[in-house]
Amino acid sequence: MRAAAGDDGPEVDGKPIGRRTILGLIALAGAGVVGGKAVQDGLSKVLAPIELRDPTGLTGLIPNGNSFRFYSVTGAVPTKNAQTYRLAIDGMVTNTASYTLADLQAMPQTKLVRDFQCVTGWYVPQVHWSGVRLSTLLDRAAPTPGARAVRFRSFDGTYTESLSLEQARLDDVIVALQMLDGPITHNHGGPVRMYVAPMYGYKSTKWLSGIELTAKVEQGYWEDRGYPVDAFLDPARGHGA
Ligand SMILES: Nc1nc2c(c(=O)[nH]1)N[C@H]1C(S)=C(S)[C@@H](COP(=O)(O)O)O[C@H]1N2
Ligand SMILES: [Mo]
Repeated sequence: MRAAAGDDGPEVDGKPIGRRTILGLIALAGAGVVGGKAVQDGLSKVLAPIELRDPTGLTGLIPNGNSFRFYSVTGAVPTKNAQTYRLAIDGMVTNTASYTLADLQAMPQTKLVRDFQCVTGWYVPQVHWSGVRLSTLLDRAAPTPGARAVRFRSFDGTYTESLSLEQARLDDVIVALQMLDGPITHNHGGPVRMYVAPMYGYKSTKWLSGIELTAKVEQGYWEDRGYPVDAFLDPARGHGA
């Protein structure tokens, strides 16, 4: 599933999908009627919008190959574009900042190609990403001596995540501007989201609006609901991090 830039509602090829069509497709899939690859591709296209209201990934039970689910813990998320988007850097820093999309695009871009892994089991192989290393923004912000962690805010108004400062400085942790070889679509958390490559997907905050330096790691949205704070994909890296 590759949504068009600026996608923000339940549409397929520009046409709104009726609720009955969606329910019908779910019923078909649930009954095991859906089988062929072409049908599955069509199905994942149609299902993507409703997965916005599927924080637990249950629609992932419907077969759609190795493709992304769209996750959001809230209903409607406001749309931001190059004119309206801002990324705040604040908290325990010497230099607070408010970056526009153009500011971020003008900085050195780091490319990564990795498997994307959600803790609920689905993954997408070899996804292409690019963006600004978080360490670059942290260097500019100059954290004060007591700062030990970063906390991410989302303009969905609800989601939060955190990393230790040491984790945040890893060279495969980026403020992502591109994903799947194009601008990050609204449903994927665009125009700017986190991509924390060494960790499970829930660490990669979508619709990123702020990065706050804090004295200690604070639990995020899913961690308050039982997910482990240590989310390294490689368990050997988790200890003591
Ligand atoms: N703001 C926000 N960020 C989020 C989430 C979310 O619900 N809201 N879900 C997380 C989870 S659990 C995963 S696996 C990925 C999913 O990214 P995707 O929606 O682009 O597939 O986003 C992460 N970041
Ligand atoms: Mo996830």
